[in-house]
Amino acid sequence: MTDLPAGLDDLAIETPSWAYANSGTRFKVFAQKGVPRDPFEKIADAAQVHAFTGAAPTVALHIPWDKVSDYSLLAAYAVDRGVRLGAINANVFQDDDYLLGSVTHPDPRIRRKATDHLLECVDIMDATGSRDLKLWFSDGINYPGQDDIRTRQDRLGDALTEVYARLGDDQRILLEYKLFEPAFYVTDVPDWGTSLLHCLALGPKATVCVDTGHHAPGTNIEFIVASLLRAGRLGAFDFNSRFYADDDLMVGAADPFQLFRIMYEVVRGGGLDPSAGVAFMLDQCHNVEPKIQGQIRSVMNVQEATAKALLVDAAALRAAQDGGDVLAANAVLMDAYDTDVRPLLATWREQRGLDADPIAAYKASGYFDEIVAGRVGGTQAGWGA
Ligand code: AOS
Ligand code: ZN
Ligand code: ZN
Repeated sequence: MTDLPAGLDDLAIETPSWAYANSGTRFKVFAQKGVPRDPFEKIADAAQVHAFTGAAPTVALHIPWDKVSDYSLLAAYAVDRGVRLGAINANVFQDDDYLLGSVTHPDPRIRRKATDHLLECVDIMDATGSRDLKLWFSDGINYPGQDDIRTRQDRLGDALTEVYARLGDDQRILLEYKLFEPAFYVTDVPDWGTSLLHCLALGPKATVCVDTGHHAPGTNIEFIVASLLRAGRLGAFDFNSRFYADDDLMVGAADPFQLFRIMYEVVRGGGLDPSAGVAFMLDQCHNVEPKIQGQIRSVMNVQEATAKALLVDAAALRAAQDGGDVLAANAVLMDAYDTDVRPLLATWREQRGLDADPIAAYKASGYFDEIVAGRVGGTQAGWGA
C-alpha cells in the first residue's frame, strides 16, 4: 500500500457555527430535529466533528447569530469541549438600513453604523482570541447609474482602512469576494482582483478569502489560488460545492477533481504549512442532509483531496514539464488523483486513536439521539426564511 505522505497532519479545517443550525432556501427552511438552540450547542456539535475526524479543531462564529453576553465564557466552553473559536464573521447584510449598501451606502450615517459593527467584531475577537475577521459585503447596485461605482470603492476603502487600523498585531482581515447576489448589476467586491487591490492598499494583515462557490461557472479557481499564494495574500478558503451559483453544498460533492486541483496548488505553493496562514474553512448549509454528518463528510472530502495532492510525484512532474512531455506530466497528476486514498486515511485515523470510519463511529455514538431528546426548538442559521 502507498505510504501517506507527511503533510496531512498540517491540515486543520474550521467548521462554521451556522452549518449546525437550521437552514434552507428562499422557499422554505425545513426544521431538523436536535439542532442547536444557542451558540454553546453549536460548539458542542462542532466538537463532535473534531472528535471523530481529528481534523476540525476550530469553529467560526457569526455575529450577531452567535451573540452572547460573555465571549470569554464561550471560548472557555469551546476549549472544554476540545475545540477553539476561529474566525469572526461580521454581518452587515441583514438590517433594513442596508437596503442600498452598508459600508458603501450613500448615507454616511449608515456607513458609520456598518463600520461600527465591524469594529465591534474586532472587540469580540479580542475576547475570543480569534485571529481572523472575515468580511463579506452584500453591497452593490442593481441598475446602471443607481450609484457611482468609483465612489463606492472609495467608501469601501475608507471603512476597511478604519477597521485595519483597529486590528491587533496578530489579527487579520479576510476579505471575501462574490460575483453576484444579492446585488445583480455591480457587486462592490465581486472578484479576487478587487479584494486583492483593497488588501494591497491596506497592508500585510489583509488577505483574500476564496469561497469556492463565488465564481462564474468555468472559472479556474486553482489559478486564483496559485496567484494569491504567490503574492502571499491567500488568507482563507470558504469551501463548499456548487452546481449553479452559491449553492453551499458539501465540499467535494459536485466536483472532487476541482477540489483536488485546488489542493494541489495549495500544496505546490506551500499553503499547507501553518506558517503560510491559510485558514481552511467550510461555508456550507445542510438543508436536506443531517448536519453533523454533513460536516464530517466535508472534512473527509477535503482530507481525501489533500492526501491525493500530497501524493503527486513532484520530481517526476517537474521532469516531465521541463522535458515538454505533455502527456507524461498530465499522467503524473492523474495518477495521484486516481489513487484510492481511503485505506490510507483509515490507517492515518487509527494511528491517531480515531475510528477508521468517522461517520459510522459518529452514528454509533448515540450523540444524535441525545440531542434529539434534549433539544427542543432549535434555531435557524440566519439565512433564508
Ligand atoms: C455569502 O455568500 C458568504 O459566502 C459568506 O461567507 C457569509 O458571510 C457566510 O455565509 C456567513 O456569514
Ligand atoms: Zn463564504
Ligand atoms: Zn456564499
